[in-house]
Amino acid sequence: MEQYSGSQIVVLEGLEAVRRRPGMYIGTTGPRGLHHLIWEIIDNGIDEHLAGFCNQIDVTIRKDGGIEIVDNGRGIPVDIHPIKKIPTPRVVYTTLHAGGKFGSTVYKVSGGLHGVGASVVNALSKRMLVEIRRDGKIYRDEYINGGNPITELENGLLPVVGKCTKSDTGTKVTFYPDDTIFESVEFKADIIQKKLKEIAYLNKNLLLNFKDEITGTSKSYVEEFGIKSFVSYLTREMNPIHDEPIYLEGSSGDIEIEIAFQYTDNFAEQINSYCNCINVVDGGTLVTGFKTGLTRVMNQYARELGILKDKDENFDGKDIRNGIVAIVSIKHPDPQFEGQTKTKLGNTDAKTAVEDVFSQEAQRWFDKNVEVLKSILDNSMKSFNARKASDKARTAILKQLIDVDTRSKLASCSSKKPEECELYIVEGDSAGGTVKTARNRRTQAVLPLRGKILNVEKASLEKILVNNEIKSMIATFGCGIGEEFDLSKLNYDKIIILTDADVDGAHISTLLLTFFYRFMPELISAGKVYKGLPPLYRVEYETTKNNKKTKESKYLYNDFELEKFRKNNAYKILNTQRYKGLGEMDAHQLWETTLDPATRTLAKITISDNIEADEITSTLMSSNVPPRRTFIMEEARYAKLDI
Ligand code: 0RA
Repeated sequence: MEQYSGSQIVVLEGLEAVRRRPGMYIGTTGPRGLHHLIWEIIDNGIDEHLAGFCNQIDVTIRKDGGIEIVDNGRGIPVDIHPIKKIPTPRVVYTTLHAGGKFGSTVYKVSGGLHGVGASVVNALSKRMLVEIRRDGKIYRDEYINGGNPITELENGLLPVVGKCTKSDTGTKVTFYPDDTIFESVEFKADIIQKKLKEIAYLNKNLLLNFKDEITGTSKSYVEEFGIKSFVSYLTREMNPIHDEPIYLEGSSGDIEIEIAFQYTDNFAEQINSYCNCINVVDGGTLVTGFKTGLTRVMNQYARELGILKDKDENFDGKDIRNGIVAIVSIKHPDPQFEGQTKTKLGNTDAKTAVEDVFSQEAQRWFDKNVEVLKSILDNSMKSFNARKASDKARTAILKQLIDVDTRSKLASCSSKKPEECELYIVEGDSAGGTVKTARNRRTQAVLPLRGKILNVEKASLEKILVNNEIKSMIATFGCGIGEEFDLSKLNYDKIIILTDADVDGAHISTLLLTFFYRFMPELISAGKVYKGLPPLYRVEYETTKNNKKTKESKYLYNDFELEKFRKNNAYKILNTQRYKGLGEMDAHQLWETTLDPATRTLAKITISDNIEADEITSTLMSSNVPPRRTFIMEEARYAKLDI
């Protein structure tokens, strides 16, 4: 074994910090963090693709539990690093480099566009192998227990373990995540496939091959038309008002920009943005640039075509985006992600770049496609007129809201401190009645809803704002909607949806979530929305304690738990009660299982992925019946259990 120099000890201390606080680097040590490791390694291959040297990345789940990522890029330079005096690949995989930047510009390795770098993957692996093909030679390096190199160098260089043709270049990384760090080290094929599909859309003509050696499945992803196909995919269940998505691209300085969009007859707008292949969930400057450019260009055309007269006011940006489905994807050399969750792009040059490229390219495109332009402006006009009508309705509603508050069936709580108050939104008057009796009156308020609420995905704003259930929710929450939404005015710390555990209940909670997602998305991203999970069964059973037979009872939350309980010989089941609805529980049972903060189970609703959430909401809430069923069945994907 070689001797460590002083600088290498520092290196290992860096990786040790990653092992001590993995959450700081990869967010979680759950499945999300585990898969983040793969994205980090893939990112290096994508960098090579962006530089024009790589058109294929293979990802394989190995039988031995490891994962292998191969790119056909140039291969990492294998010479001795001028500063660190060890082979460059070893620097790449053992040095923590903050912010994705990396010392010398000659070996500028972005360190992964997700930002933490390949060394973090090494730090969190019990074993990692690197194989580089370059100049007709195959080089190899190996690390164990969080990044300790075990390969002996030859004249200071990595050993050559084989030969290949000169044109055969690339990098292969195989790693085995450390099972003492991660909750589970099992890679999930569906998570990887979904990511690869997204990467394919965002990097046209990059071939991604996936293989799962455990199940024997393999799949390939490649998109010749990139984000244009992505938009077609997103609108596949909607009714577009023009045939194909519009695709625009261009660059401004070092920033590359691609935009694809299509208009549909939906009322909602859906703009998804990516910077360096990372879904920028909260948008930021790149989205602002797109919106500003779109509003300016379309208003200009509306005047040129006489659709807006001199005396008319401009279309509002909202009118122009009515029904749009768009992807804005940029490649930025130095992205700055802001906000608590680092999900908003902050670079001001991105705004100008997107706005400029969009304005120029959109005009070039619309000049040649006037019919499409006219149908989009016609759509804006409809929205403009509807908005005028609903502005009136909105003013009227705001006046009424105070009345509604007293007329609605809200049973308020006595505390006026939002941080300790909870609002239960309950399906139906009868269940609402029991919850009202069972609750803690000081901190728990109850809002019963009558029947199904409006599907906001398919209704005009005007209709939405006069709907009674929606009005009473807006009034009860206290924080407004849309652009006037103000989280700091929310009257409750938690909003808990409580429905029966049947198909109707699932549909109602879906409709509620759709309303929140479209009109108060911050409510969800701030983690204020929960779903109550009442038990499905109560079993009474006999068991033996201290050699004495005793009768006890227990709540079970799903069929799986019941099955497990039945198989357990320690219990003799005397009676199994299945709760068909909340109404079947008495006040005491309801308190214990669903209301008491000490014993209840709540699922926090999170938006893990905007595309998926948008897709579920719009494709599955549309008038198409079969997909809506899918939504009901798969709704659990919305929820992440947070007990
Ligand atoms: C810097 C320079 C060169 C290649 C790479 C980085 C590189 C890094 C990784 C990481 C995973 N796969 C990679 N592929 C390439 C090439 C410099 C040159 O050949 O002139």
